[in-house]
Amino acid sequence: MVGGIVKALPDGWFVVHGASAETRWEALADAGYFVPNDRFFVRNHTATPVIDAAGWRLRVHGAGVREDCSFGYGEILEMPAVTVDAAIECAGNGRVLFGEQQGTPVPGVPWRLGGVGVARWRGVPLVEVLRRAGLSPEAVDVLPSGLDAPYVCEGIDYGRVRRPLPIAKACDDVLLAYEMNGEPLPPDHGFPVRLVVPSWVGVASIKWVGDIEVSAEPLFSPWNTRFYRMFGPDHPPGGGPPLTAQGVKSAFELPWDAVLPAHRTLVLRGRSWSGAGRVVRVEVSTDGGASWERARLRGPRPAAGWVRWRYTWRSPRPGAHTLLARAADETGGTQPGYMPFNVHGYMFGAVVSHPVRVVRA
Ligand SMILES: Nc1nc2c(c(=O)[nH]1)N[C@H]1C(S)=C(S)[C@@H](COP(=O)(O)O)O[C@H]1N2
Ligand SMILES: [Mo]
Repeated sequence: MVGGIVKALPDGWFVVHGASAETRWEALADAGYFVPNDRFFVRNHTATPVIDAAGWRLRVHGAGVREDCSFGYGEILEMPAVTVDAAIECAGNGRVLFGEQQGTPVPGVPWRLGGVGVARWRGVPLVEVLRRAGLSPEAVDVLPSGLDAPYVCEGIDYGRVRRPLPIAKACDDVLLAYEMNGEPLPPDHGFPVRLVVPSWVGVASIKWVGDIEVSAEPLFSPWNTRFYRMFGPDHPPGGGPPLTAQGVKSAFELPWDAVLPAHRTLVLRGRSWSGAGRVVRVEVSTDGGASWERARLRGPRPAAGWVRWRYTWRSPRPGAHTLLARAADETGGTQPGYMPFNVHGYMFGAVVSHPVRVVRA
């Protein structure tokens, strides 16, 4: 167990950042549409708890439900199930690029672009469980808490990882998931049950859920007050609203500083995604942004997942080069050249300059 993560973290698949592990994009080059469970990134505030499903119960309580009740693992498995293909992406994905690309480094897990993955999740719609607890029309917020240890940082104990979810989102497309890509949730990804909040920042998708409070008034936790909001000179004094939907991003399925042969016809592959809807167009530039050409989109394009693409490149003479990819989604969302700074380095959505070294073949 490295840094509190149960699964193996082979160097070819992951870059380990303390208690979290980032998927290497080149590890997706031979993967299918979904990120296999053993290659999926892990973001832990503390450490993966090992939970016995037989003794686990999910408690649902608060002024927004009729009764304080609880459900066992078997009861959850017997409820009507649905399947959702969705990305989970850390709000800090791309954080290191605030420093590397824009010259304004920020503290926090130094993700490049591998703090994201798409899986096929299966479970019960959260609304189904809330209804069984007697959901009231007065309900305002839903607060799921994780069973991992309280999060302590710089001497401050923030308590268990928990983040209020507005009732409208909770009743829309949120899943209480117990399966990931056809297998029971692996321990690192929330066994026995986690939330999957499609299209929203990853922190909304609370793992190892043990308790859900449904309130009749707005709820607060450090994860919607102190963290996961935008602070800084380009944002409102006192911070922006709690982060919800993710932006648009693109990545090449290549190592950072990939070594590629000169004067060859190469097929560059990548993936693009957006929290606002389907990606409809991806363009690639191999001349530093002077000209752009369409990449060919292929395969499935679920609203909350990503799309895979390819682009044929006649590689140039040996030397250092930069590859750029930018996507547009169905709502008109795109990737800018520059991302305004925020103190925590969230939501780096600018076009990424991916360095490659072209060498004599
Ligand atoms: N209980 C709990 N839930 C959690 C976290 C955590 O540390 N504890 N991390 C959150 C964050 S910040 C992210 S990005 C996602 C990551 O999900 P994954 O580790 O399955 O990739 O889980 C979220 N849910
Ligand atoms: Mo995250």
